[in-house]
Amino acid sequence: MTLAIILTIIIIASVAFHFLNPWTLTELASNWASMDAMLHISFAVTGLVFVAVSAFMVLAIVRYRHRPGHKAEFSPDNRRLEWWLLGLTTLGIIALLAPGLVVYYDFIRTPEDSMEVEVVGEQWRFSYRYPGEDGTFGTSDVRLVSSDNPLGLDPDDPAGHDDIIVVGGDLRLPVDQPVKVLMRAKDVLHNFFVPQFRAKMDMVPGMVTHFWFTPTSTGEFEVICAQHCGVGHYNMRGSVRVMEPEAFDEWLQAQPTFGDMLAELEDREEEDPQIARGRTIADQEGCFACHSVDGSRRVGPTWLNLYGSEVTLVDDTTVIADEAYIRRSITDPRAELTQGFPPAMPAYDFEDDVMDALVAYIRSLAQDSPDETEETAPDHASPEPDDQALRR
Ligand SMILES: [Cu+2]
Repeated sequence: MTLAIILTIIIIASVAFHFLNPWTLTELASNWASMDAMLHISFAVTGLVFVAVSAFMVLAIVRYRHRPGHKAEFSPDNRRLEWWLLGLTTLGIIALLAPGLVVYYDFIRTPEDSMEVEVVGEQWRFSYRYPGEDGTFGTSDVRLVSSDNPLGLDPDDPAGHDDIIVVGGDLRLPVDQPVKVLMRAKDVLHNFFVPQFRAKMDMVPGMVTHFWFTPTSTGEFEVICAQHCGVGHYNMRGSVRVMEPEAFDEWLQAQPTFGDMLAELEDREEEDPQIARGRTIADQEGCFACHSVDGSRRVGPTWLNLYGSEVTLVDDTTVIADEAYIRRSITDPRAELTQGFPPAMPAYDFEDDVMDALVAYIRSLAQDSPDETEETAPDHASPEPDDQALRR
């Protein structure tokens, strides 16, 4: 009997909790009200089944409890009851699944007048691409991905030259304009999710997935990666800004195109080969997954203006990020952890010339790098290389 009472309380409390709890869905900011309808249908179906099954248990406990003179009866088959159960279960499953098929069909069938935007996921940030004036994306290939060409666009494809690339910044979209979102991933599974749009989809290396939506209110919304993708997953966020169409057009006009980026690269050809080598090494070693060079925050501190700056460590002491400090941070990153960053960096054991190139590159990213300190020639004697040789 006690059990029957406890079960009854659980049924009433669960239903009451569903209707009285203070947590609600985020405000809808897209055309996908049908996603919410599906959620409510699922709640209704699973809720009804939960109440029915629990109530049946209460009934069975009360009605068939042990009483003197009452004998149990063995009844292995009941055809009629089985047909009923089969029929009701089938209806319940159909009610759960069918609306999803209908809405999903809509979700991936893009309207004719949609604009296209590409979202690229990587450990651990989102980047975006707009097709530019010609309305066509240039071809891309993972083999072309580098720090200078973060989305791997083909420089020989003229359709790509007017493409606009936004690396690690905000996705901007005009309000009330259907958008087809094309998604790809550079390394592992990610998932592009904006709760207010009720739109999310996996980003899978080697394929392009897509969905569409129409943003219906202006404002800023958070993008989150909804697929566990490594140690920096928690920090893989971004934002979407939905703007008035005029403001959006104005912003888009002002963005540099892939062609502009290529031109800038040519200008850089004449730079110090040591710095160029450092950049290539940093790219190959995957440093940019955690360290930005544009000042944006990632898993690790940005390299922009790091050299020569004062760094606050976890124990509240400060240290100047000079050459010795940068070398120590690479060979023994946990010894002097920067405040506000997780101990996520593995120790690296580079050859001296690799280290020199990296230091030269990081130094070149500091605009007011103290030029009076010694030049970074590969075989310039600082005590550090010997130290590392000993550690090896
Ligand atoms: Cu991710």
